[in-house]
Amino acid sequence: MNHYHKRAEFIVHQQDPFNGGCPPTILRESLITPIDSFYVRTHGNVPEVSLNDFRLTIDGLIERSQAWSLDDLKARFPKREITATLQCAGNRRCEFQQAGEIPSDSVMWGYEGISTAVWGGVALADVLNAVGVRWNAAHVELISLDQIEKDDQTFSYGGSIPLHKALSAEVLLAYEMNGAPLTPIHGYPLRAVVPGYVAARSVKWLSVIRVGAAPSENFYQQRDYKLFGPQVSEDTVDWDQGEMLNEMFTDSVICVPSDGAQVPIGPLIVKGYAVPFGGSQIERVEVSADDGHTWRSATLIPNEHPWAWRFWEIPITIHAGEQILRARAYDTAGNLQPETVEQIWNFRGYMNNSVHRIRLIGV
Ligand SMILES: Nc1nc2c(c(=O)[nH]1)N[C@H]1C(S)=C(S)[C@@H](COP(=O)(O)O)O[C@H]1N2
Ligand SMILES: [Mo]
Repeated sequence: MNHYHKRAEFIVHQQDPFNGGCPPTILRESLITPIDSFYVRTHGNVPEVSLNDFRLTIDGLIERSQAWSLDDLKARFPKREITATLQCAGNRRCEFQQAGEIPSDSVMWGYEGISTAVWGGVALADVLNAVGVRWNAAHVELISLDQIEKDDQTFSYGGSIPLHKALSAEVLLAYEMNGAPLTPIHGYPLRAVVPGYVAARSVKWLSVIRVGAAPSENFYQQRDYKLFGPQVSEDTVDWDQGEMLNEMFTDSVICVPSDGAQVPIGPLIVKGYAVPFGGSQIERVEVSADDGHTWRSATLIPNEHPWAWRFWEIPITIHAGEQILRARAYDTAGNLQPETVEQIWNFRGYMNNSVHRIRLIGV
């Protein structure tokens, strides 16, 4: 049993801090992930926050610094709702191990580090417009109440997003998830939700919004969540040379059946999810049932939520013995998925969006 009201099938990668997600066969059952199935990625403690004491501080390069309670926020700003997918930059990390070693302290995600919720809250843009952003501002830092112990130091989780993203309508300061107050593990009482960006920027237990001229100096902005080439290792890394992760990359994953499954020969509906490069849309998903020799377009299941994953499905024929399925997505920004995991291997194990491949046994 775990302590965070997750369902029995939840795959717990780590108990303290708590990290895990639901088997993709379950994730694929509903466009909106129920809270008991929503993945969790936490680096430190789960702060216990009392609403009486809680204040959101907004300072930095603005005209009027503020400290608002949750009730102040609700009274001052209209409620906004957005259906958005969060995905950990480390989703699909375990497949990188085929191409090289990944530090053992990393959470070894399969492809369950992704989920979708209906988020309710206030728009960060509304808040920033109310406090008056100065002309030289360029980044918005989001700082948490949690306490992370690392290398003999204790500090709070944080990160930043560029001002243009912070002013986009889809970015929320959320106090609700699927119509209920946030649960403690998902950031109660307030978290950022930055649709289209790696979920590392969707800071939980949000406490301070600091408008600045440069990206955050926080460890998780400067010494983590950066992308490097395959030639860089833990020993040779110069963190200042890495690219800060922002937008999610185009990806598609086969969820049903699961990798390695034995399936009866004959017709079968294969199902999966796809996500576009942040801000674009999935244009098509193609599936190969013969290890990449021929490809057919899957049916994209309509949904009216531009910041949510796209579900897709396709009928295929299972024959006796081993069969390799592959899936690849294209988005409206012209992105497609790299062929192999070797091309994009990086020592932190981020952003694996190589063409997804599973093995089935027809019986
Ligand atoms: N304060 C705080 N916010 C955080 C984190 C954290 O450890 N502390 N983890 C981040 C990462 S890496 C991810 S992937 C998402 C996960 O959100 P979830 O646990 O609600 O799924 O939260 C982000 N926000
Ligand atoms: Mo993450």
